[in-house]
Amino acid sequence: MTQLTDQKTASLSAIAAADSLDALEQERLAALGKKGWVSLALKTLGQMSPEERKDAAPAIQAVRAEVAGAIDAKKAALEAAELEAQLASETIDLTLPGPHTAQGSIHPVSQVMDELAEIFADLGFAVATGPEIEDDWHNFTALNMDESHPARAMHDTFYFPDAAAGSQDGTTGGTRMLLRTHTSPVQIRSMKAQGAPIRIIAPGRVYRSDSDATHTPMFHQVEGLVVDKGIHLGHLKWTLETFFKAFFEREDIVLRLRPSYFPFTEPSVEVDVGYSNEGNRRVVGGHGDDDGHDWMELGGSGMVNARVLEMAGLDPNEYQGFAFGLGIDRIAMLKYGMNDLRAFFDGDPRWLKHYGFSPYDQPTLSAGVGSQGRAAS
Ligand code: FA5
Repeated sequence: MTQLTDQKTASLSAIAAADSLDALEQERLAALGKKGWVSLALKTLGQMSPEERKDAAPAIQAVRAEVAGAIDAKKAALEAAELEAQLASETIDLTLPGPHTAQGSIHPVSQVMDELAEIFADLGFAVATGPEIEDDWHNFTALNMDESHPARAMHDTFYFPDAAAGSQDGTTGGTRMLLRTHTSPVQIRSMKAQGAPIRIIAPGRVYRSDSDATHTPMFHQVEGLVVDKGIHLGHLKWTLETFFKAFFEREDIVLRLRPSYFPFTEPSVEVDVGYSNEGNRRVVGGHGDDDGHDWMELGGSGMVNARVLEMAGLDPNEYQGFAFGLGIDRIAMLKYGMNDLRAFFDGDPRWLKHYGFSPYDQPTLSAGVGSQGRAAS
């Protein structure tokens, strides 16, 4: 028994001193393994008389339980310490400088869309959206272009192949689907959903089968729509002038409103802005007819045609409205000096590095919506 007590004392201190799970396992085998001293002590029970066994068995079992308990407790402590050490070695020092990686940039179209939204929000306009896969009724018919209208031909439309014949209002029957050719269908969707009065802009992608230096098959427009009582052409002119002055950040913006024709506006006006060529860069400002100056067409506009108001569920005797649709890519070209629209969508990293913006260049009216944030080239 004395020997057992000595072995237990030695084993408990070795367990307490074990500094790794491997060392602890060695101690477990030495005590509780097949040939361990506890197992050997248990085997001696067989040679004892029943009397001797009565005292010795509980004593050996108690030693066994004490040693096993000490091993379990030490194992838990060593595992916890190992986890702590692992967690400590895996921490990241956030104060270290970041690794040098290639940086992305904000595309000028996205930046200009943010600039537009910021300026128009200040004028009380909400941002509306509509689907790019549109039905014939919203894209054409509701905008006063029925199936035989010649203006449809001007849009070079991408139709979906499984076109069901005829155009419906989207509520019943088959509907011919297409990629929207302009953002004007959002006028219809917004008026139907919200009624009047209404004041929205709708920026987004539009599609036409068209390609040269100032036309691409996918481009961006921003639609504007104001419907209320007593709206007239003066409101349209003021809104466009105020917008362009804020957008180009100069007061000498000269707009030319040319009589034009859109089936969904009456009267209709096309909006040109004067610019001059400085080197190979176009700079906005001044009269387009002066020496060295020219005009660039930026969009169409006009008073919302009474038939369109009716088709969108409004009473034209009560409400009037104006609408405009501007080419976002064109106004981006003019503001940031790109010459070829096709390069906007090539995905060339050199172009993006030169014309892209930092994500930190958030356009705000207070800090400026202008070009000071232009990424370094
Ligand atoms: C329209 O799309 C009318 N929905 C605009 C409108 C809205 C008029 C509301 C009246 C009321 P238009 O087809 O002219 O109009 O296009 C408007 C502008 O989009 C053009 O002035 C031009 O800046 C731009 N644009 C047109 N086609 C392309 C193209 N293929 N690539 C780039 N920009 C284009």
